[in-house]
Amino acid sequence: METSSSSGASPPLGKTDPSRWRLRVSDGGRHVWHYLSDDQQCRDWPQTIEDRYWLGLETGLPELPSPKTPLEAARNGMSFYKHLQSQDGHWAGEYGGPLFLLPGLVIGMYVTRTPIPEEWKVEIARYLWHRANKTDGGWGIHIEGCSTVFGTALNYTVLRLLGVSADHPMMIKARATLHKLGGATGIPSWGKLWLAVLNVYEWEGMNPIPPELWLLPDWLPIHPWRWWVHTRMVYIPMGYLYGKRFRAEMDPLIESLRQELYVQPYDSIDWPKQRNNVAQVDVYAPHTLLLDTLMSILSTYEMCSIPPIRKAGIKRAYELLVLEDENTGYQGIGPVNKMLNYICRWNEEPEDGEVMKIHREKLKDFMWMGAEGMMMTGTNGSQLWDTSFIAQALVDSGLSQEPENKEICSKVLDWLDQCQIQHDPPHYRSAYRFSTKGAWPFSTKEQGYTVSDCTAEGLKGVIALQNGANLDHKVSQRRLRDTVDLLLTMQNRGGGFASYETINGPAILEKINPAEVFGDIMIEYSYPECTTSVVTGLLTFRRIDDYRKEDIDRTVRDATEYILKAQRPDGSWFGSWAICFTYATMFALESLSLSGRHYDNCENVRRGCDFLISKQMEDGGWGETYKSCETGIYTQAETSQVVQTAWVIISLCHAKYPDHDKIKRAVRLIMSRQQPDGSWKQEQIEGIFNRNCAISYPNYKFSFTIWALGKAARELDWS
Ligand code: LAN
Repeated sequence: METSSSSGASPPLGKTDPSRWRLRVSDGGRHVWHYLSDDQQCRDWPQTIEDRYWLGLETGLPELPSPKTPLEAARNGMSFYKHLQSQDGHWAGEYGGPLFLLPGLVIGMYVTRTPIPEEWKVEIARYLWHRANKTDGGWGIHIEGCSTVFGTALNYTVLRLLGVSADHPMMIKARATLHKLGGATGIPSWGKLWLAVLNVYEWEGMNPIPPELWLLPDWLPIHPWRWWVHTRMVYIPMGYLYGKRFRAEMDPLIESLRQELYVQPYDSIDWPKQRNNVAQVDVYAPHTLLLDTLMSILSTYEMCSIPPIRKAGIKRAYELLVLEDENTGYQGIGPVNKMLNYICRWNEEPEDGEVMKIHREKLKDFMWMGAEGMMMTGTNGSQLWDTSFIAQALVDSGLSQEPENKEICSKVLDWLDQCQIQHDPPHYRSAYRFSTKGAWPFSTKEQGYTVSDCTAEGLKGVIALQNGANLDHKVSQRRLRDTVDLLLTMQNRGGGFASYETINGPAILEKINPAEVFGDIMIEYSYPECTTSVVTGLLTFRRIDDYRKEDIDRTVRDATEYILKAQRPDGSWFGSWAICFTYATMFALESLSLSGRHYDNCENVRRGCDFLISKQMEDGGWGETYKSCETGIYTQAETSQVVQTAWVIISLCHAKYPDHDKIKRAVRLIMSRQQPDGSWKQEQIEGIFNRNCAISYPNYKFSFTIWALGKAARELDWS
């Protein structure tokens, strides 16, 4: 959906001076944006091209000679992209998109009376001003979504807490939209919780989140340790806050919000009736009868909950969230539990004690300053993920062999080397954590969670550089074997691989998904993308080492069976972590090609290619929207997208698709979109999670385009 500044001619709190912002990268890829108020400081610490690019300022990079061949285009792409490499070797990026994260940050800071830096206030307000939907002034669950109660009520609240007046034109417009949607009583449950914490919604209007769940015996199939790790990590602090009925101290702003957010006087709202009230436009995963029944039983329990048991439940939840803080360097697994844990810790710990000091410091890791203002990121970055793709692109395209890329490659390898996790978490079994020894995480080593496909892509990146780019071996054989040991423990029954852990809970748990706005969040599932990454990781390793050969063969065989079974009748694979069929089909065809399955000898590959070819657009490119992920039906974008076009080129090259003209048209499309400085412009959002929330991967427009051009240059005949 289009966004603009129609609600007021300028951002509500103004704008900071973009030439004063600097990204500091430290400690294994930590991102912190600094605002330098002092002129001398600005002179001593000049802005880099990387800073300027992400701030949307002129980079000053020269025009490059116009490329005649795909290889020259790839080379130009790399010659631009190398300027965005951070000094430690990784690539940073704006990991924005979701619009339900800033509310956690700002509400969390407000209720704990944490001072919000002035420049954050200005830039968060500017970001939300840019991201308000043009037509109605509201916000969706993500930057391309239509206005919802979740997005609008929460971001309206954020702006008010930052100091924007209720009479500002953008607020009047947003409030009208919120009221048209029925007001904040219809906000989904996670929104209800944030508003209750802020004391602008009553806890009685919430379905119960009893922390006592954590006192159940571990063997019970519904015990929360069996839930998807993101979901359980969010419901631990939620249980604590619910158990305590935590709420901010009343003040005039809160009093005023109580009037602004609703269509009727606050005191006249029948709160228990609002528990299952969720605005139609917000619902993605409707309540099941089972969930409603369970909630009414729990509501009865709430009326007679036994104080010592409640107390023990709260204590247990608190213990677990402390372990999570300590396991992740106070990052949390993601931004939602980061902020919930922050409030819980503040409620128990001295404000100026060590714990709150570190927690406060680590808020910065989630704040990204972009061209349109400041946002909270989906994790503390996507460092490992982006860096491992460009590592492979460099080698697969042959660019790693060119002298000007030597140093880049060696820095990438250094970074991948330090990012590998070499031990299990400090609190391992006691925090119900999966092993991490040998893993690569999605972002940084400090965040420290194993992700199956990040581990596999990290492994592939290292092997590509060490064995394909003649670099010194930094990651030892023993450490690569640790990775393989870990991956081999991650396979699910049925052969597939899930995201962070194995599937530990029964499918019926999904029937009690209380989040309304997200699908498939209660347990782990096998995903084609994760499975295929692991298969290619293991097969790549097998080329350089005989270690656990039989185990690898068996695992790959079962995984391949899963991949073949997961193929849809139309020949595609459904993607869960980026958009959508195009993305997953690339991973699937890559893994099938590594096990010798190509267009000419494998029916599945043929059907996969035919599916992709059937979606090629007039101009030779591909374009799919996030609606595919929501609906499960391929949804064509209005215009082709360089990222998806690159994915398809890579897929067809892997599959050895015989009609090279079709691939060449796609290559030419990517070349035609390349800017004179070698870059590509940002197009549509690339990623997705939990079926319903889009998320940005701005580095994909470099890593995959360069990869596709380089690969096509090598594998097709261009003479
Ligand atoms: C991510 C980002 C990366 C992603 C891939 C590695 C791409 C994927 O293949 C496996 C799953 C994973 C690690 C993933 C899981 C869910 C995340 C962490 C996210 C999409 C980034 C943000 C999202 C997280 C759940 C956001 C907070 C929202 C909640 C519902 C708690």
